[in-house]
Amino acid sequence: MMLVKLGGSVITDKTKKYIFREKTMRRLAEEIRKSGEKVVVVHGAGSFGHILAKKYRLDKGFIHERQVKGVAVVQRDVKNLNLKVVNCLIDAGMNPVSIPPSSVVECRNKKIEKINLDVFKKYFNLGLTPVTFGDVALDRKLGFCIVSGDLLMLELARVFKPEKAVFVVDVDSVYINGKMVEKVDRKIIQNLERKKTKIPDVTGSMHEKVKIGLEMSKFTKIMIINGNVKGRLGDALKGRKVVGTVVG
Ligand code: IP8
Repeated sequence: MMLVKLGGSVITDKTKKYIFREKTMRRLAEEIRKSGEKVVVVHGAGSFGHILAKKYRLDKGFIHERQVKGVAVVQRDVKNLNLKVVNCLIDAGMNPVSIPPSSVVECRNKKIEKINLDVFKKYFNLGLTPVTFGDVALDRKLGFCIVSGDLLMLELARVFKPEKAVFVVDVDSVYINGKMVEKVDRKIIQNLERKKTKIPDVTGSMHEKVKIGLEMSKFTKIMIINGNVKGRLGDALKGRKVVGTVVG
């Protein structure tokens, strides 16, 4: 089996609230289905999650009762995005099942402490495609926290030991000093810029993704590829050589 993380920057316009990139998502769904691979799909929150999570400072945990509204709204919004993703997967001929982290994950200090992976395994074994996503979850220390799709990828990799995990992003590769890098490892990561951008993102940058990718590389092969290029995800899943960055 393989793990696929569809980045929020690919399936939504991260600068504008609630803009779903339906055409792109439909194409990616077709590419996954046509690959014939069994997958678990994780998707980011994009503009359905990050803009309001930042406004309500949900990444800080519970610090003010005003945030409670934010938790409700952001959880609803990421579920709305998830429904759109699930619809595209069904239309492409797949059998997805949505597993919201708000119901199966508990964190401690922003780290996943408990996750009911049995639910994923059982649906997967029935032949369904589990689909989970970046969400707001309970936190034993902070009350609640943001759980990113990348962190979920790590937990899923630990248990499923997939043949491969593919991170679908909106750039061709990881860049260091403006240069594409085909492979990143522990030594190289120090040179990765922690770029500050104006785009709201409460879970971190490419730097964070690579860090999680390195941790995941104990369990599987990791690739970061550009989902805006037609056929690249499909080719990566089929094991063809594609432009991108290998992590590990
Ligand atoms: O887009 C973030 O998940 P990510 C989740 O996978 C929220 O980093 C609610 C902002």
